[in-house]
Amino acid sequence: MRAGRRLAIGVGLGLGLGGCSGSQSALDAHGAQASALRDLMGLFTVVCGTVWLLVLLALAVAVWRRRASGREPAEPGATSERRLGIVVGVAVALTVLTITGLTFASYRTTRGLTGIADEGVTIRLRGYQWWWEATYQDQAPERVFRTANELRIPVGRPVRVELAGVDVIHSFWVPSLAGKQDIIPGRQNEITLKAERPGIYRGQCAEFCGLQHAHMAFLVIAELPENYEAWRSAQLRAAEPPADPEAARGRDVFLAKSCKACHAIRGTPAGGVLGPDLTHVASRETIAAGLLPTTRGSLAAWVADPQTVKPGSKMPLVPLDADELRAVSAYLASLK
Ligand code: HEC
Ligand SMILES: [Cu+2]
Repeated sequence: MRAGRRLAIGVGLGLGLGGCSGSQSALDAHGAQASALRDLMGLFTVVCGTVWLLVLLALAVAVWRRRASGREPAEPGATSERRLGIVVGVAVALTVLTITGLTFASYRTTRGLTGIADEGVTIRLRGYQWWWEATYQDQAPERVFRTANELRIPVGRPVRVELAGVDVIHSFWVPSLAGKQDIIPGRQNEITLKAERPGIYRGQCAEFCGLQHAHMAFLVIAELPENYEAWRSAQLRAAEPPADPEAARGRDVFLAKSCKACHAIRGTPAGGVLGPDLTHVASRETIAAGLLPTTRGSLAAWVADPQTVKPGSKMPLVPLDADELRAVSAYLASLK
């Protein structure tokens, strides 16, 4: 089963099926919150299932007894009326007790979902039509950086995700790690993630937000703390100046065209904030919010015609000739 899933993830990422793969099921829990929700769902299923079986059993017994006796029911006398009253009273009391118990369990679980505060990792996540911007917070301003469509988190530590909206309502959902939380413009919501095991967990916008809602996915990659720290230090570095001449030409094209109005590449004059930060775009598993695996080819396809790859997306087609396109994609693919 495990090996099967790993194979599926490998094949998924390899073939780029939908560009983006990984565990995405509320029943396949890998985090404390997701486990609590799965257990709650289990409790509801068992309790409600038992009630349903008992009701059907009572019905079957009543039908069977009536048939076995073969006569019309007599007018209820005073004793049977009293007995009926007791039975109904007990049934009502049991129903109230059961529903109160379930309500309480649900309340406790939901409270536990946001209850964890920690000085550890805080990520400010903005939902845009149709991608995600993640800003890793830090007390020291020079240790704050932006990335997109991919969250790396350390295993075993609670991660606070502050959700902010800019355009329409989106919803943050990583079924294997936590519950769902809406992202509402003008309101700050938050959710806590905690992964128990390293792995790749797929998330998805869970509130219909327009044409490309289905292509607003992201990955949460949970890593051992030392790998996470190494990743974070690498992300903090500015982009390396390109080593090969083609990539260097690509950088010049990037800076000469309108790309820099929307995209930032730290270490270059490009400082736009309307689109994803591209400083380390090639270090991410996917581009365009989970739509394509990150390869030089997919970068070229995207830049050549974003409106065909993701119709309606907020990146316009910037006309480039074949040489410029080749150079830009070489440059983007070098931004590890
Ligand atoms: C008007 C603003 C704008 C301009 C100009 C623009 N982009 Fe974009 N770009 C975006 C937005 C918005 C996205 C996110 C689209 C999405 O995923 O829905 C994006 C996504 C991308 C991505 C994928 C990043 C990721 O992590 O998913 C790449 C690569 C990219 N743009 C490169 C370029 C290049 C190269 C140029 C210039 C030829 C350019 N862009 C011009 C706004 C822009
Ligand atoms: Cu959305």
